[in-house]
Amino acid sequence: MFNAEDIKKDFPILRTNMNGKPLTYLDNAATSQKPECVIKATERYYSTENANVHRGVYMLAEIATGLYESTRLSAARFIGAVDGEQQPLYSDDGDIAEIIFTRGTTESINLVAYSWGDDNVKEGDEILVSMLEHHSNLVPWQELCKRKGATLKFIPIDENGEMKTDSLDDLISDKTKLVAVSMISNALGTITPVKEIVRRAKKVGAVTLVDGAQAAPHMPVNVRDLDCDFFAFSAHKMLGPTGLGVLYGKKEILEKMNPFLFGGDMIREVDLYDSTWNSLPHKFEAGTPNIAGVAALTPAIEYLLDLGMENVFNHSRDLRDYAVSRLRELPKIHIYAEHAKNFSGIVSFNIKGVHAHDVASVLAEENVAIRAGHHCAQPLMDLMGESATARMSFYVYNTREDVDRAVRAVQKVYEIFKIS
Ligand code: 7TS
Repeated sequence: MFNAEDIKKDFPILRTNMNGKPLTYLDNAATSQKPECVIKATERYYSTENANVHRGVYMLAEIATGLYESTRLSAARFIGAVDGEQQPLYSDDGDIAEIIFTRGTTESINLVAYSWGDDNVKEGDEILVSMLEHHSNLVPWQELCKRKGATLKFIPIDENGEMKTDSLDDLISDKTKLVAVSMISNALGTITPVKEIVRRAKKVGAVTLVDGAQAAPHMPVNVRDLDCDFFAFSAHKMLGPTGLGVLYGKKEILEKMNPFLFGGDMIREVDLYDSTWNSLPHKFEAGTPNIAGVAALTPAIEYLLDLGMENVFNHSRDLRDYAVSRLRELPKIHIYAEHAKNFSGIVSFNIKGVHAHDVASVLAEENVAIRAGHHCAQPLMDLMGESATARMSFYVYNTREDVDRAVRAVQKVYEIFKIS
């Protein structure tokens, strides 16, 4: 049974308060809070399991390596990067080939932009993204286009903040080398028809990347079903530690790619002037990785799987519906993507005559944490004619009471700014 009140008890930070006001945490699109099991796994790692990976023969080194590599299997299963009997694809050296640990979604996308992009995109080629993208899935492609003389194109969105797939025929051509889209918009919460976009991209042989930073924490994901070539996500938005991300890539593509960073662990042989590369996935993991982070990702994944990703999705969506119905009662409020058909647990809004930062500041006084700003999606804000919105984003531990508290705090904005 999914019970947010019970779930809340697993998160120590949600028991804190400010001047007697309980924390109402509604900034989950930025980062999620961490349950006890994840915090304990971090503590256990440093107290009893700490050693470097892939190099020692002593017991601790084997324990640390075992934790690190078993999380790779958890991550592969979590996003469906497995075939029959839940088995992932292995490299010739017997390691899980398609899951690479990075510092986050941002680094995962940069890895693809440099390692795949520099060798495969040339002058005259086109890269297709959408008008909804987080800067992490926009700026790396802008820079790649500048390096190569390629052109960036954009899938438009409609008034509900949903992608217009009917424009794909005009946008995708033989010149399209890469299509990179986010699965859920972090600014609006709308869900992208990724499977359809991937299918259309494949017809012209374009490579596809899905920015799953908001999707992996909030909805069931199956990369085999999506058939995308790359899928990027961050541990910290899905109950896991900061400083850790995952890049899924199809083995046949990763094998042909050059490394992104160079140094220890990613090599096979080094002489004075030249080197050869380790097999997948180590070719892309130079240097000592975030082992403690990786060790704490498995409990985060297990926690979400115990809840059930369908339940996680429905819960945040229900809270979004409830929040929209409450906010809609207020005067002079604009809720973005209010009538979207496919959305997750995010509500973006503005009150006429009040800057979003002022809204967030009044809520902060009530210990209600939301984000105000451009949400790292400035081109989308420009398109909407706004410099900023106020954003509530929900997760597994949020309740209707949290929404009520946030709405009461929003009502204070009206009192303070004398708006009726
Ligand atoms: N892509 C999307 C869709 C995101 O929402 C974010 C972070 C990123 C990429 C970057 O992830 P990172 O873990 O590498 O930083 N989004 C947000 C947000 O909405 N508020 O703060 C960070």
